[in-house]
Amino acid sequence: MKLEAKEDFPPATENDARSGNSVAAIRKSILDHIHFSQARLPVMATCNDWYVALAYTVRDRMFGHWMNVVQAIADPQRKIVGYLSAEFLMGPHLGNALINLGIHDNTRAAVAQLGLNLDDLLAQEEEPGLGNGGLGRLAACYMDSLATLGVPALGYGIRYEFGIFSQEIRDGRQVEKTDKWLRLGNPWEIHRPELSCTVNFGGRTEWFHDERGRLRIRWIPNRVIKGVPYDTPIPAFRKDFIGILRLWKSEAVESFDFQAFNVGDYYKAVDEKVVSETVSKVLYPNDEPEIGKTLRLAQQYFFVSCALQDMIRVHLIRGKALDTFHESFAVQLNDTHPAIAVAELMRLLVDEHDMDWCEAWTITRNVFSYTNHTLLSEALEKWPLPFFGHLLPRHLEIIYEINHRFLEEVRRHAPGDDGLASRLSIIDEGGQKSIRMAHLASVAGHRINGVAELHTKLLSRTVLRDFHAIYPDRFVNVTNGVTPRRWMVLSNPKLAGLLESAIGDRWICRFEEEIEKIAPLADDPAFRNHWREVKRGNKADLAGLIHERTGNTVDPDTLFDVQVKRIHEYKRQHLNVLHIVTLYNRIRRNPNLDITPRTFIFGGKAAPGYAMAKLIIKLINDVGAVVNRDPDVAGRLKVVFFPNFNVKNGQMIYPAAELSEQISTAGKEASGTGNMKFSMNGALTIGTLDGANVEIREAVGPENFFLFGLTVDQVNDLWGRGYNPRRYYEENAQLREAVDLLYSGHFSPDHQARFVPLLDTLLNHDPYMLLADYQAYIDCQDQIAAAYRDQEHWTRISILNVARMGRFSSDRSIREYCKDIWRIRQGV
Ligand code: 7GP
Repeated sequence: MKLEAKEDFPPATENDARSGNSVAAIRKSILDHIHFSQARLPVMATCNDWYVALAYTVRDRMFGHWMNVVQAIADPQRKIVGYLSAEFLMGPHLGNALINLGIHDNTRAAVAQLGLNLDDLLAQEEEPGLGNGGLGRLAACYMDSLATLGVPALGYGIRYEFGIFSQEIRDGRQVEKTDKWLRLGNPWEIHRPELSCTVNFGGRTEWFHDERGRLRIRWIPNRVIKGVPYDTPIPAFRKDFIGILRLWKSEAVESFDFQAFNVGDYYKAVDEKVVSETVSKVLYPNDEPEIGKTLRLAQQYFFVSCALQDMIRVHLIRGKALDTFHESFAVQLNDTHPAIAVAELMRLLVDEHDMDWCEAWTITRNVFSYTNHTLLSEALEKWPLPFFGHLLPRHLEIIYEINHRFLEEVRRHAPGDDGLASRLSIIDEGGQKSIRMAHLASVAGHRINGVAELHTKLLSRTVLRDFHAIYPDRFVNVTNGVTPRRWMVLSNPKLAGLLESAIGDRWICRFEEEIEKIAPLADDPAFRNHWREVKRGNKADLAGLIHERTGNTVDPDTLFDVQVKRIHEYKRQHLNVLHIVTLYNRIRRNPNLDITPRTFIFGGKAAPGYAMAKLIIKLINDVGAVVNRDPDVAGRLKVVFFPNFNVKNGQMIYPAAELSEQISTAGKEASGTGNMKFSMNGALTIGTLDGANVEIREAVGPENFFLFGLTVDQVNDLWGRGYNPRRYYEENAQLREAVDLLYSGHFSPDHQARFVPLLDTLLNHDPYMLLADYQAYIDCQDQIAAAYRDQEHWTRISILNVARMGRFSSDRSIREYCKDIWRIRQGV
């Protein structure tokens, strides 16, 4: 099939109001949209009206590119990536689109000619926070790289009406506010009702004879809802290409059930609509175990079914038969949230398209691959059988059949080893029977990947050990990456400008090859000076924002020591607090102590149901309140909690950081991606040998990375020998003093025992081994304080960190997925 749509459009000229990129064209386009799209007089237009008019202006400029991707999607020779993810943490679109389309400067000028400031319009955008943290943000970086590398891609997910809650801090505690990001509309999405799908739930299955007399199974659901897609274009960096983010909203099949309406039951009809719309209502924060959360499973099935129906539709439009579906699509399962896709594709092929089971299974195996993002057992998804069967009766049967055939293969492989079969089984028979989604994904996926070398190794030795034993070739590693477009060019224009003046701008899309060219400049004193000026400027900007958001005054000439990420015990924000309390004790003992002045900046959300994480937020704020007020400390220590850490705030924070805290217990952080963002922006890292820290350290050089703490093997060893945290407390005076001060209520005079649950956990169990790592952490921080005093040396290391981050561009990750997993050729 050949699309000729492009010829239908007049060729773009610089001054064309719809597509031109000149200042005059952009200004004209904004005014046109104020008039024709917003029906406003410029004098009456609000800031939001101008933002929307500008967003439409920018969107217009992507539509020409849209035709290129439609052509690629229609081309039967080209394989398409279907990236299935329950989360896409995109961050604001406007700034990124201006950068990628190459119209940032002209737009700023055009907006200025209208008497406006681009920064005010950028601030107007509500970010789509459709993700919790790393996993969702990774999906967003990957969409950027897929587009930039010219790989035709559809990101499939849920158009949550409410994204991740927004966080306020009141009296030092987290308060959650619903994220009404769609309140003022969303100019970036295109509603595509004509591509709607229906999705079934519940009911039962039955045997029947088809028209050819064969005995078959059909699903008689008791609920049907509609999925309506909304498309958001994701622009490539300076290429005529985009990716498509296709998010599904749930709706009632008919807005009113007329039968109910006719018999007078108006409210039942409306009820139906409300229940159907609930499916895409809200993003689940990743907290308590999911067992029993029907809505969560319904969400997963809902978007996966819509996505697969959509992919099959695209494949058939290409004029191809269904038995070649795997030649059209490579489908990535972003963790197990979309793993039900395995059973759904089998159902669509076998039940709906009348395909033979074995043929359908071969296709399914070829189509899917699975990325694991965590080893934490509490995050491994399991669905109790009766509950699963109640919502998805046909899928339960299909999973039984997949499992039956799989276990036969296992028994052939290892006759008599029933232990192996039960450990590998998709059904967990121990206790409450349940479906292990990671097993379903691993049985079907032709490739299983972890997200950092260490993580992939641990995955194949622990959580998926038995799968690795029987299918070693399925396992590959793809270390995560982040996009330098958003995380450097957009967030850190000062640094990008300096880099451009030194090595040109090829590094933006050829990061791996080009960025190392700045390494020799580490020896150039003038360049180091510029480098420091950039950082100083970013710190001053952040200081302004901190004052605005928290009322705290911070000094941009202190060391900015930053830990921003979700709040979790394994990430050990409270180890960072123990360091602060230790420094505080040293100053109290000797008020004239000469220490390196620091500003400790924290940020991150705690899952609403995770009491200990919430207590850690309160701890940071309570310690901050006392330390910041103490006259003895006078400008040497400051502690701030930056509220509502999200993509937008991250863009201000990473560029201003000098020290990046990556201090998880070894073996717990799958990869981390914040670690990469910090380092790309010139922060030095204090970190454990965990996740991608290991590879970052190798890349930047061990002498340019502050390493501390137990290794994975040492952690395991210590558990094996019997870990007694209290012994560390008893034997370490500095540690004891810090812990005792916290117990004493010094930081919580209004409630002396506030932190007892946290402190008791540390002394009695300490599941994340803070006390075992405490002294090493303090020693390492002392070294850092000393190193910071030699600013020339510090700057050298900072430059070398950036120069050696080439591997950590998401472009490199996506190239690896294309080659080793999707078997896709790159486009542009
Ligand atoms: C995160 C991991 O914790 C982080 O280490 C990794 O960098 C990131 O994924 C991207 O791979 N995991 C999640 O965000 C998550 O929700 C549960 O994992 C499945």
